[in-house]
Amino acid sequence: MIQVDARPDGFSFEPSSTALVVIDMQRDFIEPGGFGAALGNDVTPLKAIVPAVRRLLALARQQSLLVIHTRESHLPDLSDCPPAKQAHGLPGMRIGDQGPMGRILVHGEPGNQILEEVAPLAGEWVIDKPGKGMFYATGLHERLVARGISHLLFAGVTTEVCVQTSMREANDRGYRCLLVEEATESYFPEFKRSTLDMIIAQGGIVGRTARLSALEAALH
Ligand code: TIU
Repeated sequence: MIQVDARPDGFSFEPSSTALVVIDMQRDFIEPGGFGAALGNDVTPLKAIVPAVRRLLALARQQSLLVIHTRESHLPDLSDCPPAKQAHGLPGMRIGDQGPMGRILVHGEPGNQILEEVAPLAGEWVIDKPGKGMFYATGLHERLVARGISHLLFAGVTTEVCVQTSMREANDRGYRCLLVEEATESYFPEFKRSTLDMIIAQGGIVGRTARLSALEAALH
């Protein structure tokens, strides 16, 4: 059993029943001209977590954890994108519109690809999700149950939107969750801080958080 120094208290897991989930490290959110930028955000802070995500991926691969990558992604005909969601963003730069990296948030387009530096390896799972949360309309829960996964380590962007939504969905489905603090980022520093605080409030109401160094020390 691996024991990690975490907040608000310790997090223990067996590597064989644990997956690392890297949420939406795709160009659409991290590079200029994608959906994140279309929403009016400065995307540059998100790029800064790439080295931490790489360290986390290396650790998970070393320990033979199941590695899962998600992408927020819609079908080319947008049949999986509710009109209310499609209406978000600046006109002409909404989901499905032609952006500098192809159609925004559409499966298969250049902007929808995961950054090369944190790209999936053969055998790792890639989940295309039409929602903010990773369980909505993906069949992921059934696959994780079949694989015997009970614990999830989280990284990726953005902390308060897709990462937190996915953690809350996971918590409701009975998974024990840990968010790695340096491996997640928001367009709004205060939202990241608040999200970490609200996850661990009330005795860890949604899960736990830990420094990457604590995880590295535990797995050494
Ligand atoms: N806008 C924002 O912060 N995030 C998203 O729209 N998607 C994800 O978090 N991946």
